[in-house]
Amino acid sequence: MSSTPGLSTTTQFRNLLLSDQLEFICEAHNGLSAKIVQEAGFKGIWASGLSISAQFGVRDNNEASWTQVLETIEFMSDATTIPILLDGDTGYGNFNNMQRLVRKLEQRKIAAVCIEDKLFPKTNSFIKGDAQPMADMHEFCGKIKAGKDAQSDPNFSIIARVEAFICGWGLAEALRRAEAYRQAGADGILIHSALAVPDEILAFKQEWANRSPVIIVPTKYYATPTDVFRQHGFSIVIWANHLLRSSVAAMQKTARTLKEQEHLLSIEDKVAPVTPRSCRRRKTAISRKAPKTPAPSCWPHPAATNWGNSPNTSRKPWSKSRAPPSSPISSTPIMPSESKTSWSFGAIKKRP
Ligand code: SPV
Ligand code: MG
Repeated sequence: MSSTPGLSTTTQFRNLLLSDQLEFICEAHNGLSAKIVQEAGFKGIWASGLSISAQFGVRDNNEASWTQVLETIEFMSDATTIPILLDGDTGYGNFNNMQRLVRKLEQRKIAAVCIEDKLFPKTNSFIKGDAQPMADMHEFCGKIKAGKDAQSDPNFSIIARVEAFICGWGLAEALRRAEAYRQAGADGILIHSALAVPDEILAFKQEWANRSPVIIVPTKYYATPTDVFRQHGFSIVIWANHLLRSSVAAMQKTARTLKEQEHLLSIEDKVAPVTPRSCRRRKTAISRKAPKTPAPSCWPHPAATNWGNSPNTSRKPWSKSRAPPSSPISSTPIMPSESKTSWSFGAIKKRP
């Protein structure tokens, strides 16, 4: 686990922001993916608007309401101890909405929020960026100030995301806005670019120097070596949507295979086990050494990704080492032998 015991998530995030080395945070979009990010060793989570929208099956266009986002990140917060930076889109309204948002985020132990200088309902930055209007700069400064006034924890952070490059404006406008947002109280700047090369963000960082921490999202300029970001002194890199995208690819493949083959044989070894591996080992060891000792309940597993059933404490332990250790759902052995080749479809009865 990468979280620092005893430090609030707001302090952990502030430490990342101000750290003198390049830090990385990774996208999550629900409690499970948040847990996966933490288990991988990341020190922080990006609660991506794009990914949260996509897992609801809606566009990244404020079609999911802000309270639905709030509910989602509450699950993420409950499932983890590392800080969460919420992609707060445009702040879901005006300065009043921003104040309410900050209060609700603090109540849910969210460490920070990032708001972007475009209009509600927001449009994803990779869709016709130069057709997207920007927010009035002064109004956006008011939103930042209102947010800073509303926070009760001094370490809660507000990141101002500058969309000047996305919307077809140049470096001068990006710098003008970033400076205004810094003076309004933003704790850091996220400079976004949709180019396939890092030219815009590097030019920005060179001019900006170290006025305040700068965060980047290299989704489009992904081929840039990470050392380039390090050498230019960026604060945090966000891997913004890659867990969602990898899960989409995996789910599509599994669904197609199941549809085609109508059995689980070529799937089982390629998906996460129903019982966490550490639990399976413990259960197997216990059943071999002391068959009469009930297997401990590994549900909920303290650290791992418990996406399966809740514990059934009355369930009997596996009575034979040969019994299927990977299925906590039923104690009735349905695999006749270890060999998959002797698997008999005829022996399996459908549930009534
Ligand atoms: C998100 O992850 O929702 C973002 C980053 O805002 S991006 O989609 O790259 O604009
Ligand atoms: Mg977003």
